[in-house]
Amino acid sequence: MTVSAGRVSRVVVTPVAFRDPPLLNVVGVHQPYVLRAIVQVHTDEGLVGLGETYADQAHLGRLEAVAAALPGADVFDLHGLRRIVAEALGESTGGAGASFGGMLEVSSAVDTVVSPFEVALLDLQGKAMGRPLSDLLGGAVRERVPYSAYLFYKWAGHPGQEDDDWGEGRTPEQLVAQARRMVDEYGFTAIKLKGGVYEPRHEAETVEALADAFPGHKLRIDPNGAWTVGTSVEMARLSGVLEYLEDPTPGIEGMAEVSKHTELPLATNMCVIAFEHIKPAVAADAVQVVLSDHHLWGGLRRSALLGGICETFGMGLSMHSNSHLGISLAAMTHLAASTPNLTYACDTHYPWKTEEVVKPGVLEFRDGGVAVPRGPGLGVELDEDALAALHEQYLKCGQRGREDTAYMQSIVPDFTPNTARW
Ligand code: GKR
Ligand code: MG
Repeated sequence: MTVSAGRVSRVVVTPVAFRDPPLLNVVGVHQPYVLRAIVQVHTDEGLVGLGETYADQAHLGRLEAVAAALPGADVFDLHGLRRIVAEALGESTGGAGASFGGMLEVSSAVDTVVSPFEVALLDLQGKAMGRPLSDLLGGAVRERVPYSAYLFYKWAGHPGQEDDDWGEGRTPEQLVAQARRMVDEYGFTAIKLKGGVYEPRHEAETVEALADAFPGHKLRIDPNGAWTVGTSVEMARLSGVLEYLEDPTPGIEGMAEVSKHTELPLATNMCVIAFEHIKPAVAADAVQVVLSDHHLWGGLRRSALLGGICETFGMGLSMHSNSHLGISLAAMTHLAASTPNLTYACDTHYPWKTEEVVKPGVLEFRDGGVAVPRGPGLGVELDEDALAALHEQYLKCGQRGREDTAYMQSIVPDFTPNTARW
């Protein structure tokens, strides 16, 4: 029997906006809306594959260029997809692939642009074969993927708006309450604190309060490179309560220096964010855990390749998240389920959002994890009405990129987003 998913007949890229609380980080504060792009790849056999990615304007322009070039492509030709993307981007491949709120730079846009199309083609392959996407990645080695409760210091509400129902998150007690709500609601057994917002001593007190309140839970803190090497080494005294310390200080060299002074594993989604960073990071023994991210690393298959490389060099593997919707959550879950050495609970911003583009019922957080969808492909279905409403919200919201620093400076004019500042 020959299985065919057909050829790509049409591609639709729809930017959407969904509401987001004022979550604080080293570069500023989350804006009132998160922008995402939803990719629908149609085939001449009537199937539709889904992908989800960032939606700042430069990235949208690149997605549109690929959308125009993809019709006619064979759904199983993933190497061909990469060629099509490289050709469609032409000169524009240099520079940052997408906006990451001012935190990250990648040297080529190809990986970030390939990603949502690769996910959509894999979704189509799964649909054509009647198999879940994880089967195409080697098969699920776990039925349920554990995620972590991702805590943020936050304002009670966006300036000029009513407080949101999470309220203020500033003191250790408030962060413990935030964690309590997430743990009670979703059963998380790992907790990650986004740091880099307040003085390290205050953030250490928050970690200690979390450790006291949740004995036995796995804890992490991620200040996104806010600390100097000296402060990072000092903060590594939390080694008794942390499972890893994420990006305490910027750069491979800085991380390597910290690493020399602690047994605590150092993790990153900032200094190893492309294949070209792996060799220098391994040579310097800068990080012990890499946080993968299929949006950034060129899709699901290249993320699986990253898993293999980490295994080869004896590095651990975890998963990074940005604010996202259900198509990304489904893709993350299939990937994590089929990557044997992804043994840490993955990050997710999911509990912070109140709107969705996929139909309910498949993706549910229970016992700290999400069950791998069993339907063909990604196993999730687009809710066309929700897509239209979130697109309308995009058109009206006035945001056209992720601008954590500019938004913060519109409220706190003397704010500076320096890393290595404490
Ligand atoms: O959502 O503010 C945020 C995070 O700081 C995000 O932008 C980071 O990319 O979660 C990420 C991280 O682990 O660094
Ligand atoms: Mg991080």
